[in-house]
Amino acid sequence: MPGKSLVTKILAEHLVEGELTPGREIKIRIDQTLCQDATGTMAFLELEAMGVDRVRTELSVQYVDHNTNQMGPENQNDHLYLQSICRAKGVWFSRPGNGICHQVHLERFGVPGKTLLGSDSHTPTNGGMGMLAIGAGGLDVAVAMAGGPFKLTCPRVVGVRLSGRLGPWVASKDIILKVLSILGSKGNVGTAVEYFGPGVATLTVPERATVTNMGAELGVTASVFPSDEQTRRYLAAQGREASWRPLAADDDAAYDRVIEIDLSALEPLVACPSNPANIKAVREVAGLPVNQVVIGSCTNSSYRDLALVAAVLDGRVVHPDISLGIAPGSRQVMQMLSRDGLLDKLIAAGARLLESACGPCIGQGFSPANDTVTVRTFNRNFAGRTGTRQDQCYLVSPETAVATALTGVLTDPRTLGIACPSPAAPARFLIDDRMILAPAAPGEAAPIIRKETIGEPPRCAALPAALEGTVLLKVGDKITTDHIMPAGAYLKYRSNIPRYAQVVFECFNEEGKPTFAERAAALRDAGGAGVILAGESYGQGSSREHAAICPMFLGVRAVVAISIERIHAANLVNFGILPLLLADRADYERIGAGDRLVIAGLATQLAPGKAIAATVLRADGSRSPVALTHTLSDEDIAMVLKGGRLA
Ligand code: MIC
Ligand code: SF4
Repeated sequence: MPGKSLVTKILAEHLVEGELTPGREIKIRIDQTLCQDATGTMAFLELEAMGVDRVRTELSVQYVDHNTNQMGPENQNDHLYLQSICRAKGVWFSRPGNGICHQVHLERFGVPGKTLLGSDSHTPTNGGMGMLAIGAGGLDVAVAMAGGPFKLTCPRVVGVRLSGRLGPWVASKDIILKVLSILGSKGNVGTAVEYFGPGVATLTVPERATVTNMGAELGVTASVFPSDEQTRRYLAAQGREASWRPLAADDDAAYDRVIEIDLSALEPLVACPSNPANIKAVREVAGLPVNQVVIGSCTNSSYRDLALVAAVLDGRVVHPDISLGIAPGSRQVMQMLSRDGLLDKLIAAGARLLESACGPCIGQGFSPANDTVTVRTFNRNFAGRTGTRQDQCYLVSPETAVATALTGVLTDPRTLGIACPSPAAPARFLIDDRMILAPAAPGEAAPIIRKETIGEPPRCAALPAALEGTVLLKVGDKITTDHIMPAGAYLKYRSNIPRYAQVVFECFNEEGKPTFAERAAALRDAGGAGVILAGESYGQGSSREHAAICPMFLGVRAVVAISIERIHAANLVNFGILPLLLADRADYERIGAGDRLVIAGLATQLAPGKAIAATVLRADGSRSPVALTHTLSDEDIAMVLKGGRLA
């Protein structure tokens, strides 16, 4: 028997149901959960709808980091609801100002070997300290908070063997950009990535967390590093050495595929517009005029990242063509920068300081000007995510970002002509948890504050015996949840589904024509059902379940695609939308918007592993058969037929 991967070991320790064979459905116990405010409000409304008194996990934490702009009362209404319901339900509450969920969780709560389920796609960040951390929709996280197991496809495990050591000006961001150039951002559903080899020991936990964070962009279930001496040192510096335990794969662990990366041979890389897997060497695009640089997000705003940026900026001033924004990842990072005199260097260099929150990463401010280039240390550059249509967003390491901020053009930092600083990892971080509020003791009074903008989670009717749906929209490959449900200025409507639903597929609306929402609602009100037709990798990116809830609210009952991403497919089922796959890709070309899709005897045709016979009725009166498949289990089928999990 070959040895076990670390992913398999952690899964085995948490297995509740099923068999650890890749591709099989399994259920695992969840030790910790994490929510952020943009998805958390709905998750807690769902928890309430399930009638749960108190969470049953070892630890559940709610963060406020996404909706902190507070343009209008909606954001703070959500914050007050969350703070009060966390107190009532036994959940720790990280107040606005305390930092970005993944960064703070790594600092204060992550524990090697534990499972973490989070209502945010970048939850795998904590895989950097040896957790099995997975992103999911809010409803799945609510179920986990209630003590229910989490259902997933047992992943195949890809091993990434690291050797050598990163050279000057080359960063851990370049490791994950390299992996993205190899594995791409689609076709990795049902996979986990595990890092091993002698190069691992050269990377600190925050550097590892940058790598696992952007595993989300590969579309994999989780990314994991071993827990070793670096992990012990990091936890000790956070005053949490007791949480440490050594963890690694067996020496002869069998991986589905092994990718070799020699860290010494890496160079600065960049993800070009508008996909995180559109990778080039920085030197290939060097010289491109840039107008904005933003450093921050859950990918790259650790103390190490910002200390490096401050050291490079020390005594210099940002180029006249550049506006530089910096959002430290957490209050801990911000306070340490201040204490160590580094904040002063950033301010003196002309950096515009933002609060410790997601901010520009999710289109909340700092949108770039038309036809200009923005260079960011973030993880996603999907078109329009910056808040500017037709944006040109390049993703890089802090090293490349700061070099660019000084020169005004995209710059390979190795050509800067200055020595690369290497800030030492702090022996002791500044520890002050007073911004994390404890829940009330059981029985203690804890009233819930519910202002007028907090709506109910909408319910969905059962699917009809025969589904006859109209294709409302035909879209291409790699449609992200940002295309389906834009965030940015609309984020504040996350607890108001009727309002938020007005902007479903907004980027596909054409001027002077009815919007997608208007067309879908008209069909729904006439008793019809909507269908979305998509290409490969539908639903990439964010875990936002609103990309299922809002279309469901508008009467969409099926998504028919060549392939659908993991979190989004689960969200569709949770909200009563059938995720169906085209057995023959050629049918994608044959079906068009306005065609009708008929599935007779839905309940009898839907069975695990069985194809579905459907008919397409075209606008010109012709009809043809189409074979559909799916990956639904018996449990999923029962649930989706009833109208989703809440039903
Ligand atoms: C993102 O990075 O896209 C988000 C915003 O953090 C989302 C969550 C959301 O849409 O609220 C994610 O990654 O899941
Ligand atoms: Fe926040 Fe951006 Fe990270 Fe999402 S990717 S959690 S928006 S910082």
